[in-house]
Amino acid sequence: MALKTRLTELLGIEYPIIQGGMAWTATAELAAAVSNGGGLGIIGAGHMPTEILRDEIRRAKTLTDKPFGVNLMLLTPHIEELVAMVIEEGVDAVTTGAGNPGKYMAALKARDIKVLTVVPSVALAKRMESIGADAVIGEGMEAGGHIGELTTMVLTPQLADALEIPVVAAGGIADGRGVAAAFALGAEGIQVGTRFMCAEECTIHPDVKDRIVKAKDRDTVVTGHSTGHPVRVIKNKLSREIGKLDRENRVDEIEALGTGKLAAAMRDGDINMGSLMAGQAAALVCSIQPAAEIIQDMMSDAARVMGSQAASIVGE
Ligand code: TUI
Repeated sequence: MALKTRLTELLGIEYPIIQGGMAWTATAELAAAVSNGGGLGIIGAGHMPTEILRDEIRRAKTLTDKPFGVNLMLLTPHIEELVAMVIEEGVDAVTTGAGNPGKYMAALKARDIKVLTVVPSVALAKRMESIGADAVIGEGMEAGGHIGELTTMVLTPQLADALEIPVVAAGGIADGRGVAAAFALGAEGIQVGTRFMCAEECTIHPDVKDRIVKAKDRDTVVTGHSTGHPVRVIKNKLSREIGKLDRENRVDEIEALGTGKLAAAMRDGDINMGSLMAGQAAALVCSIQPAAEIIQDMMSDAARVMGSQAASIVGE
């Protein structure tokens, strides 16, 4: 059964599930699989060269007829060029991360591209609403990769109270209970990253998927506080080395040590010295499944949880 919200209407999708825009991870294959499964698939641009991203967008168009989007990581130096190319190619939606997309909002919207901005705070969310964002994705610090300070549990209801536009909850959601919780907190959609890393169609190295499936509750850690860009990863040799530099505020050495390490993990399967960006929800991911099955499992479990809770509250 489909769950209609303002988000599904806005995007023309069946289920209110957006896939996280994970660099070196969210390729055309994964995005198309999520879109074909009824969610919104997203190609993660990260630091991708412009022409490579153009090819990914064109490839996704051959793999799905459904709406899909691109995540733009605003800290990348050639962001202006990426935005111009995305506008040229045309996609249904853009999600943004790691900054304020204000400069690009008008141009994206003029091309009828829906803009959903990841926000770590209420203040930035309000600013995004005032300049025309179609929805915000409130990302709690349970998420993987670059994170803010608030948890999903407290950020989501504050966003729902403060905004008129739809709120998407992100961070820590990997099963139907998480979906139900997000809706209870006022979200009209959810974003899922870590569980989709373990989709069959996700092209990352199988050893990384295996590490996520094996992860337990305390297996992630936040490193890079001293750089101003804290990043959640699965603990390994690299995270211990960065943690040590972090405590000594050796920022330049952290940047140098971190360079190329996301590709080392996701593309090459370097479990020890790669950057295993993943969220706390890794502990909730138990198997590798097709993306469409992940969506079905999450939505049917959510319906069951919401139904049985409602029934038990009214004493049925
Ligand atoms: O962007 C993400 N997750 C990411 S980006 C990334 S690549 C990277 N690697 C090393 C250092 C930095 C980035 C890996 N994972 N999630 C969305 C997200 N956006 N999380 C937090 C934010 C955010 C933070 C500050 C969004 C806006 C913001 O605004 C600051 C401002 O300019 O007002």
